[in-house]
Amino acid sequence: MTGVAPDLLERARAGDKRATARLLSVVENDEPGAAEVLRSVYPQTGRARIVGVTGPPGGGKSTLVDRLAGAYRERGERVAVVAVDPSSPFSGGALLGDRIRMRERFLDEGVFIRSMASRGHGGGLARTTARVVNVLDALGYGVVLVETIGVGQEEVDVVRVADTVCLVTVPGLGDDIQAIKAGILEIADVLVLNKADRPGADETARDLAGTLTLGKPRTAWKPPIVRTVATAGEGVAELVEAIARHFAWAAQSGERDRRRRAAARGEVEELLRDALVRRLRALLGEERVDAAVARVAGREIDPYAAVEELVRGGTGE
Ligand SMILES: Nc1nc2c(ncn2[C@@H]2O[C@H](COP(=O)(O)OP(=O)(O)OP(=O)(O)O)[C@@H](O)[C@H]2O)c(=O)[nH]1
Ligand SMILES: [Mg+2]
Repeated sequence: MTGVAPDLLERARAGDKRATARLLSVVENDEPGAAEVLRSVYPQTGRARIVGVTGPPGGGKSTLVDRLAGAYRERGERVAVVAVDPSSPFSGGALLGDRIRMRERFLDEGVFIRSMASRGHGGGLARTTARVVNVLDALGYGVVLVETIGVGQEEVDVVRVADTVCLVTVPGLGDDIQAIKAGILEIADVLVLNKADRPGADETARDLAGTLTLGKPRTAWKPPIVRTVATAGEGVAELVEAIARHFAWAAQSGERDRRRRAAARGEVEELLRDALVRRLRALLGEERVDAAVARVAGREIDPYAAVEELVRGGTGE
C-alpha cells in the first residue's frame, strides 16, 4: 500500500487505537494511500448502525453521546464516537472539554473517540465524515455515534451519513426554534428533549409535537419525542429503544437502502467531478484554464461564460 504502513490496517483491525487514529488521519487528510485504504475496507462496510446526534450548541449532545456510548457498551457493542465541529478550524475548547468528560470511555478498549474539527484536505466535511465513518464501520465498531453542533446546512449534510438522526433540543427553545423546526422537518428521526429537569419541558414537548404535525411528512415514520436528563442518565434507555425502533423501521421500509443509495451517489458524484475536472484540465491545458481565470478576474467575462467557452472548445463543438 503506497504511503501507508502495510500493517496499519491489520493493527487497527486488531483494535490498536493508535493505528486506528493514524489510519483515520490518512483518510481524513487524503494522504497518499487514502484511496487504497478506503478501497480495502469497503467490502467490510455497511454493518455498523450509524447514529447522528445534532442540535444547537450546549444542548447536552456530548453528555448524551457519552451516555449512549455507555448504554451500547452495556449491550455488548463496540462503539465509535465521531465529534464533528464544522464551525471550528482547529480543536476548540468544547472538544477538549468533551475529551476530559470522555476520559473514562477513553480507557475502554471497546470505545474509540475521534474529534474532527477541521475539514481536512479530502473534500467537504460531510464527505470526510463519511470516509471516517466507513473506516470505523469496517474496523468492527457496531455503533458509530456522530455528534455535530447546530442545524445548519453543513451539519445537515454531515448527519446524512447516519441511519438514524437524533435532534437534541432543550426546554425554552427561544431563537433556535425556527432553525429547529426546519431541521425537524428535514432530518430528525428521533427528537430528544434533553435537560428535561429544567422548567418548561412540558410546554416545549407540546410545541415540538405541534411542529411535527406541520408540513408534509417525508415518510410514514413519525419521529418520537424522548425526554432525557443526560447528566443523570435518565431517559437514555428509552432513547436507545427509540433509535432501535427507527432502525428496524428503516430497514424494513426501504428507507435505509434509500439513504445509503443517496450517500453512495454523493460519494460517486464527488469523485466523478474531481476526475472530470482533472481530465478536462489535461485536455484543455493549464494555460487555457489559467487564461480564462485571468479574464474572469479582470472582469472581462463572467465565470459562466468562461466555463462555457472552455467546455465548448475542449470538446470541439
Ligand atoms: N440540567 C441539565 N444540564 C445538562 C443536561 N445535559 C447536559 N447538561 C449540561 O449542559 C452543558 C452542555 O453539555 P454538553 O454535553 O457539552 O452539550 P453539547 O451540546 O455537546 O455542547 P456543544 O458541543 O458545545 O454544542 C454541560 O454543562 C452539561 O453538564 C441535562 O439533562 N440537564
Ligand atoms: Mg459537544
